[in-house]
Amino acid sequence: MQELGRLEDLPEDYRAALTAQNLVPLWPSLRAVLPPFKPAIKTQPTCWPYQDLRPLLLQAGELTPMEKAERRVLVLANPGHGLEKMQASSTMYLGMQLLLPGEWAPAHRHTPNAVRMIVEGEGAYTTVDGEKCLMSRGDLILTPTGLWHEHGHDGEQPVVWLDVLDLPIVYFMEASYVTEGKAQTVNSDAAGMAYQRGGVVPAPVFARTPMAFPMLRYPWVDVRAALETLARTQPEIEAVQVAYINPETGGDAQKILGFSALMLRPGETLNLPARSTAMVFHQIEGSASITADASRFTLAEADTCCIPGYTPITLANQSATQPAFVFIADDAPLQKKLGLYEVRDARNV
Ligand code: 1HN
Repeated sequence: MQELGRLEDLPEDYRAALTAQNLVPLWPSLRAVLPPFKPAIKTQPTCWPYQDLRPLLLQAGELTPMEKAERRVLVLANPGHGLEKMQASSTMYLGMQLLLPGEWAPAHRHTPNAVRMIVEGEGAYTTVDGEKCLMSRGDLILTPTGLWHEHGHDGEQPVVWLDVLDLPIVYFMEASYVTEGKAQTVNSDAAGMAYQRGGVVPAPVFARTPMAFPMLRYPWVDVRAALETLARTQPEIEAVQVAYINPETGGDAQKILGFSALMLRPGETLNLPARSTAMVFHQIEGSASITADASRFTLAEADTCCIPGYTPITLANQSATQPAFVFIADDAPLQKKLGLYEVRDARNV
């Protein structure tokens, strides 16, 4: 590639004249914004072991009352972006949230989309758009853009969940804001229950525009059963993986971030090609190693890691006898809409 002129090559007075008129020459920065073959990537492979962060999260429960936190969260920040940016990747925010028995996190709604992956504890719930969603380990609960949500806890033990938001990209777009609200009235008929069985949806869907977010809670018992069935009935399948979808459209559950659950069969190793999306892996059950370039993490239950895009990834179940279950988040829905999504074969990474 041709080497281009540097800023220092230009006379001082010329540079000053440009600056005075808010002008910048492109050529000294062109290679930085358009690097050859592969983007410049700030996201670093990073792992957040749960056993290490858990004591600090519980300590936050003693140090900071709910009234002073609103949401009591330790953010899983990627050092490659700078910790203060609170980004796991260019588009994804991750946080571990703690709710203690009897606590309440007040209702609000905001433009970024959130999902929660429940990590530990029983008895907490989140009310989303009037629907009371009970939280149980491994459940995925959506709080899509613009919907009221609040969290409560009637149980006995601390409850912890992983929040995944598209906050970094929505913030970057200067479109991130919140509205505070009053406690919601809970609908007695939980609308989402109508979607709890695969293969059938309420028939009125054919007589109206599909709902943007018809299903808010994806219980782990059902997702796990779907994976077990897939593994049993299609032993030749390359990846035992299911996507969280909008049951009315068959499309992604949310518009910006995509979510799936993967089962690694006992002893299985799975090679993923390099994709243009950064990926987040969270271990729901069992243990898996994740290798990407020179980084290798072994995820124990409830551990979370982030791997940058354009990197081939190898996942390996650490057990020869038990399956391992991994929750995956990426920004493929956004990249596909923008025409940026790429999968590269092994000869081309
Ligand atoms: C939020 O609304 C929640 O509702 C959690 O639990 C984390 C991080 C950034 C912005 C909004 C919640 C959040 C958040």
